[in-house]
Amino acid sequence: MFSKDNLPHEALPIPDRIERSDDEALEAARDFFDLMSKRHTIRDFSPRPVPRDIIETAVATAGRAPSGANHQPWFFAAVQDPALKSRIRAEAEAEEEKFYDGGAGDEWLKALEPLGTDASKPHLEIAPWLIVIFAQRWGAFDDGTRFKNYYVPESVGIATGFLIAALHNAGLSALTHTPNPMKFLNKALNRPDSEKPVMILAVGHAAEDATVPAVAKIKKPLDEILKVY
Ligand code: IYR
Repeated sequence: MFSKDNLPHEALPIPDRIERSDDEALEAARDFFDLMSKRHTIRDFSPRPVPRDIIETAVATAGRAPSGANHQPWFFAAVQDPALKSRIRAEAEAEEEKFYDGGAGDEWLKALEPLGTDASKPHLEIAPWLIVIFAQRWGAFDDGTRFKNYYVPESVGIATGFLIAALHNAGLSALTHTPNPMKFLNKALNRPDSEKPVMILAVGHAAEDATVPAVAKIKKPLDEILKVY
């Protein structure tokens, strides 16, 4: 995408500025708060299919995130193939069994108790889509030479936030899943060593009987997360 000769600085007027009065801005901020307050991490998915264009549009939205030096050090692998989802489930569960069997350590397992998670991950097959997010530790110019990426975890984290918000806005649920280690995903999805798998997002509609753990509804109040100076 980048070639060495398309990099000089050129300043453009903001192409699509959003103009809002303070009142309109407050209303928009509150509407978005209400929308995002309805986002829940769920573990029980419906097998109801989700059209590919919704996934593509949500990933395109993630690709609008800011990033270090605008290098956009992310890659999204969207998996709907049932055989590939089964393989990912099997390999993820093999890692999770070690984790829940004590590999995580007592403190971590205790912290997870209120969430009710365990090594069984049927959603990796039931959810119609798995989006595997990769961080690109380095990039390559069109001529194949490498360049360094900057603030990679931060950039990929921001893009993932955009993605989760975009999926939620489309009425879909997403579950972040982080088997450890995740190197098996490079092989399963044929991604280069320069890419580090960051997480799997299971994506789809929540099942009719999906639940959320009660503790997940306890959110820190604003005065615990914000101080105005
Ligand atoms: N990766 C495991 C464990 C897990 C860890 C955290 I931190 C969570 O918030 C939830 C789960 C799993 O997916 O079950």
